[in-house]
Amino acid sequence: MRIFSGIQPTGEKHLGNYIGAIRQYVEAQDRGEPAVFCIVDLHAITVSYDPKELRKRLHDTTAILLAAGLDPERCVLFRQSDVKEHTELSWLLGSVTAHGDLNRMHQFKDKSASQKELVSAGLFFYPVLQAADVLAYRANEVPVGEDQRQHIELMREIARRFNERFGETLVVPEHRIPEVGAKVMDLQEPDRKMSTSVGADSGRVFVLDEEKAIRKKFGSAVTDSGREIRRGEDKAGIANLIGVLSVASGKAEDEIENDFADAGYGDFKKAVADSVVEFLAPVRDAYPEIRADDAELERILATGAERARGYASQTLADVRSAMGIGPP
Ligand code: AQP
Repeated sequence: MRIFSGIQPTGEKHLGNYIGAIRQYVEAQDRGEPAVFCIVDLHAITVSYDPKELRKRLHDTTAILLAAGLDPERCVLFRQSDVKEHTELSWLLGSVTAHGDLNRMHQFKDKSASQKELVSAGLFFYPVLQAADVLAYRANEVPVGEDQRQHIELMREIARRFNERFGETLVVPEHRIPEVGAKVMDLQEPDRKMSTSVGADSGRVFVLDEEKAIRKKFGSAVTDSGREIRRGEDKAGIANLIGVLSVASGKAEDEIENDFADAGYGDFKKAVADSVVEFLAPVRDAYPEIRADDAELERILATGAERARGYASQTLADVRSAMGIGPP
């Protein structure tokens, strides 16, 4: 089973990224043959960004992944732009991608609406590069959060169309979306996902937040005017907290509803905060030492890129040959 996923080096990683994606990566590294994880700097440049910050953020994200438990001996961890096969494959796949499909992508609609300066063509083409990321490794499984479901559907369609047009060359991947925690919601606006780029910091918990900050954010999380601790259409805030507590504590959501049947919202929020503080503590504790060594981070990324290239270059050779590109 080959596993692939990518994560952006933009901003600090939040609890949604951790629960929806990073914890799945750690679990996947011993199932994957191999498990391949990529820090997607070429995706990050499709919206406005600061070039000086990008390299720093890339090391921040690498260090978070390592602190969370990724072991470069047990998985392939690399920087997207180090493996040029991704960009080449992206262009080649563009020829079997329907313009109309790209037009339907929710992420493009949301992100283009929030761009103040330029809506780049790169932002429109983003899902094709993402398809290339995964298809270059002939991955069977892609661990992601719920917000990526549509992009995975599109990459499946791209792989199918490629195979129909040029012969069986690419693997059609499956998504792996967790049952609980696939969409962690913003603590202040619980009808919207917790996000790096949208909303206030009070609505998102960062993986590296201090204990005090985590407690404050959960303490002021928006709930509802009722009193019951249960999931329900009209209870987005409480349902979100139940999901977060379930993942952080390892208890089923039903069990949590039973345990807190007689509790008030204040005590419940405190229990969620306690559990998340404990859940994130190992990452926060391990991070500073790992982040302090830039040379070691670069060494890990370079070794990962070398290994990644081995897989991706083979796929590219097959794709080029099937498409009639280059010398016979
Ligand atoms: N709120 C979320 N709940 C569960 N999973 C989530 N993911 C993102 N938000 C949530 C998952 O995190 C992985 C890596 O995401 P990314 O860093 O590549 O960025 P993103 O998907 O664009 O989400 P962000 O970080 O919140 O940025 P914004 O909102 O600014 O775009 C992905 O697997 C994603 O599903």
